[in-house]
Amino acid sequence: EDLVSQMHDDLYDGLADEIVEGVEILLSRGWGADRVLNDALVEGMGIVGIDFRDGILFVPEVLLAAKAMKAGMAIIRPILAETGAEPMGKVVIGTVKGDIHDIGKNLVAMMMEGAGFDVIDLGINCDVEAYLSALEEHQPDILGMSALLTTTMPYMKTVIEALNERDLRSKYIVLVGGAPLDENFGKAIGADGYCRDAAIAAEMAKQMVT
Ligand code: B1M
Repeated sequence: EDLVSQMHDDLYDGLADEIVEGVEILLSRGWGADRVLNDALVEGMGIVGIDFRDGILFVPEVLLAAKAMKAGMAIIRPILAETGAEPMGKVVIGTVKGDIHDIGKNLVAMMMEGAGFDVIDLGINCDVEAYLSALEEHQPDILGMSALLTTTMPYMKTVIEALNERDLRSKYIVLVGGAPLDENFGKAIGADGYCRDAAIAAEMAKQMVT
């Protein structure tokens, strides 16, 4: 418990080495990878998010925090991925054009890997062309899109419209997520599902392919 709040502070201060060490200690204490991820990292990033919103932290600090979070996630990822044997299906995922937020998307990719999916991560700032060519190349079951800005979330609709225009929409399950979205937005743009968090995304993906 003490270590977890220490890690929240370390994340806040952008101390990657300390985060790596903290993750390793919690794992050695027998904590599950998902619990380390949620209690130490995701919760800590939530605190960073609140102070960023309130103007207490600025972009450079938040970038350092994000870097520290990623260093911790790098240890957790292979452990979460170990569980699956037979692939459940294939997922292509990326953050939409104009948007460089990738922490949430990376978490979703990790959780989906953990649920047994093959995940092709297109990274950030994906335009229609990037999505379409990845769909063509990898023929996934699911397309996942992430957006963290109110200004970039409408781009998800642009991608779905591009799929419609090419008669490709019905080939893929489209799942969307990101902090500014909600259920209604997902419905309004014609997605198959809105995922509030990474655990729900993995659960929904499993349900929809089986
Ligand atoms: Co950004 N930023 N940021 N930022 N940033 C937000 C999103 C903001 C809400 C902060 C605030 O003002 N309160 C605000 C958006 C306001 C709005 O649009 N209404 C904001 C802003 C304004 C900006 C800039 C414009 C700031 C500036 O330059 N003036 C700029 C934009 C750059 C750009 O994209 N073009 C910017 C930049 C940055 C950093 C680079 C500093 C950094 C990003 C680093 C990185 O990602 N590599 C950053 C960060 C870290 C944040 C906050 C603090 C944290 C985001 C995060 O990682 N959360 C964020 C504040 C906040 O959200 N509280 C903020 C943790 C993550 C685990 O949660 O991403 O929600 P989240 O993902 C969840 C779910 O949403 C869901 O599952 C995830 C895990 O449970 N989910 C999916 C997400 N994607 C999914 C996809 C799916 C399914 C589920 O597909 C199937």
